[in-house]
Amino acid sequence: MIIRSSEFIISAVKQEQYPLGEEREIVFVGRSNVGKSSLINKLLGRRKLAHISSNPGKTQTINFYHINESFYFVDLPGYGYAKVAKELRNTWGPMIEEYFIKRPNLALVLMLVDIRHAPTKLDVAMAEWLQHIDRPFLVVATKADKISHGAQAKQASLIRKELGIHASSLILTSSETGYGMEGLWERMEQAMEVTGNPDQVD
Ligand SMILES: Nc1nc2c(ncn2[C@@H]2O[C@H](COP(=O)(O)OP(=O)(O)OP(=O)(O)O)[C@@H](O)[C@H]2O)c(=O)[nH]1
Ligand SMILES: [Mg+2]
Repeated sequence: MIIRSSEFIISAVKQEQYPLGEEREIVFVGRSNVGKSSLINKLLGRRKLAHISSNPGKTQTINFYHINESFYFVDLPGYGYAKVAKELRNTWGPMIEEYFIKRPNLALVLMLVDIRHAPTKLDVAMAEWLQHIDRPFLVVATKADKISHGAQAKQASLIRKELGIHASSLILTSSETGYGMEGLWERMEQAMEVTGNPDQVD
């Protein structure tokens, strides 16, 4: 994918604020600090488009980024961070649920997990729920640069087993080195073709 343009559009907290139109969307979901915003920046070759922080809970709204004026990346707030204000935890569920259930534009969910850790209960629940609501999703293991090749293989098989997914549904990446970005773009392009987008020029 050649990125000609990438632009932040809106931070939404409810459906009425989502961009209008039928362009396809790739959504990034996962626990706080797993690397959602970093992955978005790496895929787009931008250093600071999505805000990154070593403090979990940085992204607190549904952020839409318009790519090549033809599709969107959607960065969701992370789940499972205890110190995030209670009010926010209470709104997270309904806000995210509304997006997943009511958004016809959704072409693919990228569910991120940190390759160094076994999936949490919340990760398992999220994967089960995505299967239940029948949304296409891929699991992206992040921060592969932090462990050896041998450890990557071992963790990959643990993640697949815990989340109950096929090997083809897991992609290993590093936003530090760029590892896995090409393969991930291929999968995103496929997903957007399958769901159809007559305006897509690439
Ligand atoms: N080494 C390494 N560090 C990473 C990688 N991806 C993210 N990080 C670091 O992990 C921390 C969290 O990254 P973010 O991209 O802000 O994570 P997030 O999932 O958007 O977090 P929230 O917005 O809080 O939900 C930052 O310190 C990043 O620099 C990676 O592939 N490798
Ligand atoms: Mg973020």
